[in-house]
Amino acid sequence: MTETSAPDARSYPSDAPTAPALPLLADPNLWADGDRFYLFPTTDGIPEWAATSFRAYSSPDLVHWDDHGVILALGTDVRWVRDRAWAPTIATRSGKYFFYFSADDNIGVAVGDSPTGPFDDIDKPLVASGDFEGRAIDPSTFTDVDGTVYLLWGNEVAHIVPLGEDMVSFDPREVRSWVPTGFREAAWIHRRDGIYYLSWSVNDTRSPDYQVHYASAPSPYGPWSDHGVLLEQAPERDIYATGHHSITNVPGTDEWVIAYHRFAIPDGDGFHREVVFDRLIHRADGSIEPLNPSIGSLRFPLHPPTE
Ligand code: FUB
Repeated sequence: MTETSAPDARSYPSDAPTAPALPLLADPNLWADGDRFYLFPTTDGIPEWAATSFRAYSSPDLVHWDDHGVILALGTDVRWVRDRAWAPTIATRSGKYFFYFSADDNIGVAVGDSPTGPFDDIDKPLVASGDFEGRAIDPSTFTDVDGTVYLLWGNEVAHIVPLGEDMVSFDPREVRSWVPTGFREAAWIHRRDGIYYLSWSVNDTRSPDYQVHYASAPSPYGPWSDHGVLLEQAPERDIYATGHHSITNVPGTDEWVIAYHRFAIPDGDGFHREVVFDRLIHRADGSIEPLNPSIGSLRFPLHPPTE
């Protein structure tokens, strides 16, 4: 994974392996560390999203996955909350790993020496329910080129704040809050070629029309220019409820992968979702090519044979 040219996915041989859909997982946070991908999702398949622990998975290629088991359990590892373990995310600084998570409408953080733990919880919410407008769910992190790490979160209202040097605190006076067009949840920022992209989910995750929109800006604080839909259902292929995504650069390349969930195929719904991956194409004019979700569209290895 060291080339820099962006290959045309259509040039893959027809027998190239495709990234499998990962059943009964949702809210995927895909994260690349060196030559390995890590996936931090919500465990799905439980009525009312009542999971009580987080698992981690890793892969060299998004095709073959290792299950690292439970890396953080509410009620035991995290003593201040017992229920609704949702939408985790991660960031790193100075050799430490910081695992942020939603738990019963609070946001917590636990610290470890590896991306798969073990993690020590800080014993209190980082963002407590009611501290800011809207629900305290769906954290994500964005590390800017100057090393500043931002925490984003929110439902109905989006929030962004630079994390403190310790990564487990922030100055509440620095929180900026706003409502992206149609914003429901799952705010995500990535940066390419000096452009900041904000993407987020619209509608309810139980709706077939759960979808992802995006905007661009010259800074992580905006001002955001809307570009509309990035990803939505494809009923003609029985693909529904495509949302709560993350966008990840393949280190050392200009390749980008979007991970998202959809209703499991077949027979899925808002509590039975699956995680899939697709290639994200940035256009020369700074916009992003809207996705055309298909079944097994992302072929691996990421770089097709050159001859
Ligand atoms: O998976 C539980 C919740 O459903 C997430 O926090 C939301 O983003 C939605 O996907």
